[in-house]
Amino acid sequence: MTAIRFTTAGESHGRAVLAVVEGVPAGLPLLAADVDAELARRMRGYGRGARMKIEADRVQILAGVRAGATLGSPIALLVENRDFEHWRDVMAPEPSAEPPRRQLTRPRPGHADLAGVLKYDRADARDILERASARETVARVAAGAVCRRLLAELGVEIGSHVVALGGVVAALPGPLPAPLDPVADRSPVRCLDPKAEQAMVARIDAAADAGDTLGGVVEVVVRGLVVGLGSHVAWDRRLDGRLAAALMSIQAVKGVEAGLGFALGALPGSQAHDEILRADGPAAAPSGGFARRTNRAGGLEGGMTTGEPLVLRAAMKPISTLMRPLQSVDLRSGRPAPAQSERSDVTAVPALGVIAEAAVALVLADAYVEKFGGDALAELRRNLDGYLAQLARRRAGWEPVD
Ligand code: EPS
Repeated sequence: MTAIRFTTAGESHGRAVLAVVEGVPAGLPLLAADVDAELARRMRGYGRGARMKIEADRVQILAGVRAGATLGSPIALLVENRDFEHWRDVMAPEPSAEPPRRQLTRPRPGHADLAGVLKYDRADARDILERASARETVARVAAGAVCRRLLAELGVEIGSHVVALGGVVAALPGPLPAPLDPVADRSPVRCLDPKAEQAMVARIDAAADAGDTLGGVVEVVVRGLVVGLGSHVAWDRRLDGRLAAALMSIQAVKGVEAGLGFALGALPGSQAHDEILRADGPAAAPSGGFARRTNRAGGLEGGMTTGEPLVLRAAMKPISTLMRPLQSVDLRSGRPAPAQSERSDVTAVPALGVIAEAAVALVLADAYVEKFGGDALAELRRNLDGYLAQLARRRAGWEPVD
């Protein structure tokens, strides 16, 4: 990321998680409630564990916002971990005479435990898992909420839904609802297919009974993007690569697709690409007066947006903390031992959609500020309007067609 940068800090059971977002233009209306709404969405979802009953995530805006608007300075966001009260001694930064409680020495297959202790030379895998935990996504969702607010000002709508969970695949309705989130959020698993939703809930119950966990696939859909975000000219400016990196970096994500993704590899070109149509009228202004018969490319060509909806999918592996653990090795004795069990979730796939929306919002806000610049929101908008006018001028000499 270049124009908008962000970093996060915080351990899962530490005092708080925090994010610093830099590069957001001044004059963007922003309230704590905007961030809290996204944090609340992230906490919901069937299949979460007891931890979500303890937490009630709320942001404190520590810097970068005054009188309900951004200042253009770094925005600092803090969310306290309520559970810290139960972990004070375990997570205290001060040294203690007692050996810490809740050490983890039998690494969980699938988690960062083993590679982390070896790489960072730690005896206790808690030193690794506390930061590897998906609790960190609170900070990413908070940072993403700021970017989402910016994108909303530019007419961009981001939504997501669960398309598969625990092997149950949703039948998709023809056109997706617009806006998407109000509908998806009504489902306990954020799925648009009521039949699949029932089956997913049943699979989660069965997995919980069996001490097992489940993964799945979410789809993020973004509407209202202008054509030409990102660039074909250099590998690290390609928007598809930047979006894939943002999604792939979410804990437990193992696969990312744009549009038809892997399925495109099996289609002939004649059935893979999206034919170009002329589209008159104001709705087609952001795409330069063009439309596509299909959107198999998922709104991305040559590392740039086409103006069609951006469609991305992310696949999440099952959570690696199992109540019926897999085989592991005790780090102290070197003996075979079952992996350690910790309180955890059965699935976090419904939350993944919300987190993926935030990850995508961060990349897209970066791409807007990169292309249109601006220290203030009004300046960014002026530059965007200038670009739209430039696109419109190209159509000035077009012949009428029926
Ligand atoms: C997580 C394990 C669980 C999840 C946690 C991520 O926490 P705990 O170990 O405290 O029960 O609930 O997710 C969150 C706390 C959150 O806010 O999403 C893990 O190991 O990644």
